[in-house]
Amino acid sequence: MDLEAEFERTVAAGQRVEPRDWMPDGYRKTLIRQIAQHAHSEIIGMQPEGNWISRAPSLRRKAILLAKVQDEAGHGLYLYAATETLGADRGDLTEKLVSGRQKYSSIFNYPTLSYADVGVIGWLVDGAAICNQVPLCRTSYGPYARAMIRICKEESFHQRQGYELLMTMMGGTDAQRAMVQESVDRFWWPSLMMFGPPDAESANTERSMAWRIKRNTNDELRQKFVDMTVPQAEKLGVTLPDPALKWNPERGHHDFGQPDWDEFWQVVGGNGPANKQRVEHRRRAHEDGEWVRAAAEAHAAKRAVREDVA
Ligand code: BYC
Repeated sequence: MDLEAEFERTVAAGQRVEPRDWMPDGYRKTLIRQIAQHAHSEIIGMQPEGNWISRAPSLRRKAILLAKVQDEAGHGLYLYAATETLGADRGDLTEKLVSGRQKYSSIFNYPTLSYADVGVIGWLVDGAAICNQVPLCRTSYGPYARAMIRICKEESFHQRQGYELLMTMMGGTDAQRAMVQESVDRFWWPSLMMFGPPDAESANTERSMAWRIKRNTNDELRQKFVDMTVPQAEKLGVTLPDPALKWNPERGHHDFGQPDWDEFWQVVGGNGPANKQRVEHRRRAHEDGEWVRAAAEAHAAKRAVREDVA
């Protein structure tokens, strides 16, 4: 009882819960679920953009894209490491991902059809990620909060590179401008879906807010993203494909339409345009890496023997 009271006091005071502290089972499970999904998203998120590395239009764009995709691998690593501090096993999480028992962000189940998608993912997808993730720097679990600080700095850089790429394309030919607009039309609604279902249908929000794992609700963050993005779209010269999008002076926010929530649940349930391809690719990469893991283990075992003898 004392332990539970101490946990509640720590959370209520806005202090951090650390790996060796007592925590309720539900808190531990919720964190493993959310952080693992987040880690999986970073790793699966390498695929849609990775698709364009070999076809980047210049050496400069190739180097930028390579660095960005590599950053996402780093984010996945910090986050898997954070789950390990909760007692999760990384191999087990990967197994759950490739067997469809754990989720990753719906956004990465949409294909990248043109090079403009690289810019739009940077602008909208990383923009949405920043809105969602900056508050997570104040999440109640210490290792997750600390991982988020570096991740957010890098995501912010990613967003700027996307916007800069789009600005360059918008200053180019009519065909390039049309390519950007077509990409925005495809990615706008899926970007809004990244924040999760409406609050009234969000099974986990209330509990996660009480534990201060989530610091804002899904709808609050979606609104923040729309308000942040509208002036950026104007400056860029693209139209966001929502006829209901309008500034509401009384609310001091933009009104906007609802994404197709049936499509969202289909994608979350494994039936989006690229779900099977993404998971299959991840499964193959994991299997192909088997010899590397075996070699690393053999090396570690030999070294342990050598150090023992010395
Ligand atoms: N996609 O009760 P709810 C990135 C699931 S990485 C798929 O509201 P919660 C980036 C949800 O898991 C982006 N599933 O859930 C990477 C739950 O199912 P379970 C990832 C979704 O957890 C590389 C059910 O629907 N970011 O940005 O309270 C390159 C009901 O939802 C989605 C993070 O993971 C979705 N969009 O709230 C570029 C951030 N939405 O688990 C960019 C951390 C909901 O009960 N995560 N579901 O079976 C979060 O902030 C929260 O987990 C969410 C969902 C807001 C995503």
